[in-house]
Amino acid sequence: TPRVFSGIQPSGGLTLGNYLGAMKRFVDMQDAGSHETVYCMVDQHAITAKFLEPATLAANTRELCAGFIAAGIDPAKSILFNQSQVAEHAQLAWIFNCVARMGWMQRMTQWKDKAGKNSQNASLGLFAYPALMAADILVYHATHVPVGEDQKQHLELTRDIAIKFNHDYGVDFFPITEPVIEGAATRVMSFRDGTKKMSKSDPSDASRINLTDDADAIAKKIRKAKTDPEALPSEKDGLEDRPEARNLVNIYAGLSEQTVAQVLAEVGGKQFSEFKPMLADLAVAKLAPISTEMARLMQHQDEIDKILAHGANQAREIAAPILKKTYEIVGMVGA
Ligand code: AQP
Repeated sequence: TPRVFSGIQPSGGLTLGNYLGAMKRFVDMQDAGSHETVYCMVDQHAITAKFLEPATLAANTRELCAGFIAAGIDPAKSILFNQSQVAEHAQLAWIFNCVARMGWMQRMTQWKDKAGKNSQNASLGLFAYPALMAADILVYHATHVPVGEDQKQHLELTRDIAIKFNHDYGVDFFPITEPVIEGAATRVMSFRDGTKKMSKSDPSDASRINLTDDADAIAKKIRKAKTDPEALPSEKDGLEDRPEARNLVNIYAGLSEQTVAQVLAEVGGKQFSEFKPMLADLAVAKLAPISTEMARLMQHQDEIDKILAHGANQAREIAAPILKKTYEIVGMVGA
């Protein structure tokens, strides 16, 4: 069976963007049963951008684990674990640091965005981020990676690393990974600016829905979301040049598991004053049970830690032989 890998950073609370762009689709792939699914809290990635207090990183990691489970990831069906508990990721990443080229890394738009103007002050880890991400995926020989639109470029780099490794060492060892970017909500935008990605690190809390928000907060943020004065169109073309309207329709489609065309057939012609309460009701119905379950699970930290330890053992069973074989290919004595 083909293997799916994906991860989420415990760099802050989960957003609706993480949920629709990633987590919900992780659950769909798990439940489809056609793939072996491996999902990871990538804590080593979470410390690349800015300093995180140790207690915050630990709390975020456990909360993310609770989020995965509350959203429908079943540790009996998927391997669910924390990156730093499986040392093979960092070990393979070192090899990939020596395969990837500086120029490839410099072209990454996430590097450019996150390093900002003062890139001399950015961490070396932030620069090397995509090589660690390639190791996360390839240490499982995963062939499919469900992600949001923003990760497409990193997945192309993962393919480039696999191709160059295979070529340099004259082997056919690492698979060429396929990104899986599907659904109506692969790029959920900020509620304050329809041209900016909804992000957990946006300083404005009103720009996003957090998976820990209660029903009132969800409804209020949707009510206040930026829109334009026009009614909703009945056809998809009518959403062009209307990023805020398109975003809310995409979110509705993602949450209700419909296509954008189906949603517009239902809501075309309505004003936002009518559509926003519909969206708020839907969002509360879908998200409130997740936040309630997350809060419940967070009361049982020892259970979460047990799940992570078990997942790490399962992950290591796959990763260790692949790393060993990699070391042999590279010529590392004692592998
Ligand atoms: N707005 C989004 N729309 C759709 N998908 C999204 N993802 C993130 N934001 C959106 C997807 O979620 C997965 C995990 O993301 P991540 O935690 O690894 O990091 P990120 O992409 O950097 O997420 P954030 O929220 O934007 O974090 P910060 O603010 O720390 O940079 C990925 O599959 C991503 O595509």
